[in-house]
Amino acid sequence: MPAVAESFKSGKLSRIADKVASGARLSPGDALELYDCADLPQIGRLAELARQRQAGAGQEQFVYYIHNMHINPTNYCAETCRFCSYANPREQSKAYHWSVDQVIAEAHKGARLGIAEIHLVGGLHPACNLDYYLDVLRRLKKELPHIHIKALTAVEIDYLSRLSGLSSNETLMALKEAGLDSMPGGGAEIFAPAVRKAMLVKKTPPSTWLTIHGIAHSLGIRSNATMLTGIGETAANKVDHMIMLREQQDKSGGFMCFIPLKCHYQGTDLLPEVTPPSEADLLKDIAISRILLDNFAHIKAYWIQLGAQLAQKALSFGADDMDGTIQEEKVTHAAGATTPLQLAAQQIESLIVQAGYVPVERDTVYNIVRIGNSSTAKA
Ligand code: V47
Ligand code: SF4
Repeated sequence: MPAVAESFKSGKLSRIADKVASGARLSPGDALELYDCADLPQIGRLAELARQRQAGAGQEQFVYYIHNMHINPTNYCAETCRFCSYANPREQSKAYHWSVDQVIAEAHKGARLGIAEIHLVGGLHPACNLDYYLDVLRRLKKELPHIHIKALTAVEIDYLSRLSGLSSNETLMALKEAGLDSMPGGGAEIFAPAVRKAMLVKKTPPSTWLTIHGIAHSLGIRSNATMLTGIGETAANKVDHMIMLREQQDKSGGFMCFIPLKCHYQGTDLLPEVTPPSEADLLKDIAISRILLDNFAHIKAYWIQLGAQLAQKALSFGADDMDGTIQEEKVTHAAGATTPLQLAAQQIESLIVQAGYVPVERDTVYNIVRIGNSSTAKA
């Protein structure tokens, strides 16, 4: 048994530590036990043990990031999720939807900065239909063939297929042919029906969200998965959400990364109805997802929502990815995020090095682009 597991022997978590050390799968009950446990440092150490098991020899200390940009073609949305301040702003002057040319012009701005990935997502706008996105993807691939396009959540795929009358499979095949490389993990929110009802989440039900990711995986389109917290969910809801993702991953295997998201409330009517998660809650989400999602290779500390300092702390709670440089983020900033709109690669590398890890610049599917130079990042 590795020394770190040995150190849990007499502790409350010894049974779960044995499971993690031996690579045995945690049950939902085990995960709930972790949520109930007040010993945060011990949970962090367990998550680190799980991360090291998963990382592979010589890569235990690797923390990944990417040069990327977000593009959001429209903030109009046919849905009205209560937690979303980005879509359908009260001030009409702030509503927008971009032409294909505008999207391409934004992408060229990112290309000049050397980005490797475009993260393209938006609201559900009838003008931004399947033909619009096929056009966007074809133009991006033609003009910027070296940039990976991670685009369209399962909710958007569902919307596009309903607008076009095509099945999800046909929609995804058409998008792939036009240039879609992978899919982001948004739109999952929390799968618990009662919370979805309270948050007025009427869109794409969990079973459809999971099925669309399964179809994407079968077509060779890899994807991510998210979980939104701070919207009135319980620990049991979070465990159920992660178990559903783990089961889907057992079936289709194409998820790359899990991203716990933290709700920001400006412009919403959610406070005081819901309790914002504490730092300990957020670190537990990272750590428990790392241990429970034994078939997800990567857990992302999304610095835009956590803030740079907490994202850095999350690295010693099982996270091994800091997302990317981003350039301009709209969804969380519309809801009051105070993080900068972009973090330079140098700053991300410094945060990683200062936490005792090795910064690794990656592409979207986690191929290593460059192993960071620790001494320059420290400077
Ligand atoms: O699905 C909406 C969430 C998500 C708020 O796949 C909010 O690599 C916080 O999915 N406060 C979009 N969150 C973001 C997302 C994502 C981000 C970074 C990387 C990846 C990836 C995916 O943002 C939505 C929703 O769950 N959201 N409103 C809010 N007020
Ligand atoms: Fe629309 Fe997504 Fe915002 Fe819901 S979270 S209102 S689906 S943009």
